[in-house]
Amino acid sequence: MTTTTSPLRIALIGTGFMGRMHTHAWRTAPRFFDLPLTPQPALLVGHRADATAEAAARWEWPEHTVDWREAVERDDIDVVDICTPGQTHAEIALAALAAGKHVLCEKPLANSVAEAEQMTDAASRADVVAMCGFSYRRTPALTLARELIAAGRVGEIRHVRAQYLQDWLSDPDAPHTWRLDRDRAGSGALGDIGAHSIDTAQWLTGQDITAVSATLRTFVTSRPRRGAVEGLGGVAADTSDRLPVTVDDAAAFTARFDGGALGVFEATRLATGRRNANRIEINGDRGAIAFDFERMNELEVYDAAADVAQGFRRVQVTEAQHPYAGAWWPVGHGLGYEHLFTHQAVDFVRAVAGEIPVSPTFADATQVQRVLAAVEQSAAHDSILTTVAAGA
Ligand code: 4PW
Repeated sequence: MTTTTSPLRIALIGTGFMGRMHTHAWRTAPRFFDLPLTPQPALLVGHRADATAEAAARWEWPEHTVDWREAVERDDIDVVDICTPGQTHAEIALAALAAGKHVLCEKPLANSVAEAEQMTDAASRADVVAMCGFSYRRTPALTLARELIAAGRVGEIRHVRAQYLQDWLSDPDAPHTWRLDRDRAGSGALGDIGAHSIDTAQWLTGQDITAVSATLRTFVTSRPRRGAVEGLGGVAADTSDRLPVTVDDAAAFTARFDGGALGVFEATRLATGRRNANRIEINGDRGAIAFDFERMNELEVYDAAADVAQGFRRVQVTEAQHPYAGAWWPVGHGLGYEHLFTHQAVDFVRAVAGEIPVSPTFADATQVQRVLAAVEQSAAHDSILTTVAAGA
């Protein structure tokens, strides 16, 4: 790779779906965006030696190891990028921050509020960038939505309606994965995809959720222990040998926001026919926006003064003047899921160089974690209205 600006040396921990995605992002970012520093993949850290070596060779990481402490202890590493299951986030992030590394940590930030708060405290003491990977913030259409809302185009927000619908667990014989184990993932659909909706809603509106009334459901309580991995799920090897599912399959909750908005949220991985429908609609007294990730290059916009006769207008968010889009393809060619992660890498590098503020901070991600905890608490008490814990 040709380095035109000073290198920012990356150690990436995790060789799964997100490890592959972040590798792609670090490499692609400087090829399309002018950056103040050049991310340089330096060290890949995996769990199993053979799989790690194979991933390092295929993704062209010059060095690899199975000991994440190496990433933290080496002086020639600037950034620790955590793409592991949730139960390891706090330990790795705390060690990396103590060693003065910049940290990018996948979502949800942690498996508990206590861990997330510890990580936020450590980040506030360290003079580094600590960012959580709520990647949907980097969707051009959602960034545009945020700009419109901030400019007052929606007016006073009354309704927030968010659904994150997937169907990869619809088959009761889809095999068990770490995402179905509470000790590793923290929670199920709630933390895996509902966390995105919570973050997006709070970020778009500029309002925090203060109380929720929730219900959680696990439809399939055990799943085949082994199977061939395929996408997020897979095909079971032996359907009689099963492990218990210890997380929710689906979450539904209503929410109050501190700015007065009323929220309705749904997250499920058993919504047959919905592959990755990450949707949000926000209605205010002057207008509205609506978005569905299955049509990620579009934003629906309604202006109560101008559009009263024709309803929502569809804006194709692919033009040079739209957020991030100018760095990519000309006129209307559109982007995909991987571009969010490239944009995230771009913004991370710019934050390290002090050009832009960190977003989302660990503190933002901790507020999401508090909402997740309140949802679980409310659901445990049969939908009782539960106040979200106040920040420290
Ligand atoms: O973060 C989420 C993942 O855990 C993603 O955005 C989609 O759902 C894809 O995989 C899961």
